[in-house]
Amino acid sequence: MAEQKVDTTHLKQAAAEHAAQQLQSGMLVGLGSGSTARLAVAAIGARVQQGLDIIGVPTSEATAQQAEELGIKLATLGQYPQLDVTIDGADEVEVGTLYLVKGGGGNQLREKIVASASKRLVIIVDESKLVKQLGTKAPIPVEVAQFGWQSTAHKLQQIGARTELRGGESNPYITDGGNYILDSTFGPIERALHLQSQLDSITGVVEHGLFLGLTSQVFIGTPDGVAELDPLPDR
Ligand code: A5P
Repeated sequence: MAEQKVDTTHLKQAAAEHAAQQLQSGMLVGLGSGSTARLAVAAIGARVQQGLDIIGVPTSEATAQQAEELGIKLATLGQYPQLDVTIDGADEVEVGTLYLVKGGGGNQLREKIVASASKRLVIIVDESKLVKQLGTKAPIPVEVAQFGWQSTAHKLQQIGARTELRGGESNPYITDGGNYILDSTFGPIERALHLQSQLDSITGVVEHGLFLGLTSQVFIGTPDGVAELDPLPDR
């Protein structure tokens, strides 16, 4: 029997509003992408309409459009290379480490650049995204150059991935940066840092959805309210 999908929008909404409440006027804020981040951008927009004065740096064209429509002032990393905080969603959060898989929505390159440029990365999720080990529920989206993508896929397979070109060969998904995505299934990942360095060393890989050591705090929408996962000591 097919697994029944439970609508958790109200839980994600609570986490998104909680994160938006942390912002103060004067902050430079990275704006994430995906359905949960979209709720956060809406909550930030509502605060801006009430007088919150922040500048946002969007992680995708879709987020830029939403933010503009809400009257959120936007800038680029060219204007502000370092941001105070980024609020974004995730496909998986490893509970013990706060390591993430991101990129289900295809924006991992810009998301990682913006997250890396931020003093704090706040992640908003519902409980369905929590895992003991990365790779349990979601593939790792690996963004690759279009040129020679089959060779890059072959290299990913050599390190143990089952790869799938997002969208399929007849209609491949193209990222905001003009690249393809190979959704790469490794199964539960025991040595995430090792896999990260393997992925980083493959020519043709532009970026990938492992976000390790970047997360400052996770807000989880639960039926009992918003729970927080402890910040890592060094972020
Ligand atoms: C977008 O590329 C992603 O990194 C999203 O943050 C992630 O896929 C979570 O998306 P949802 O909030 O839509 O589940």
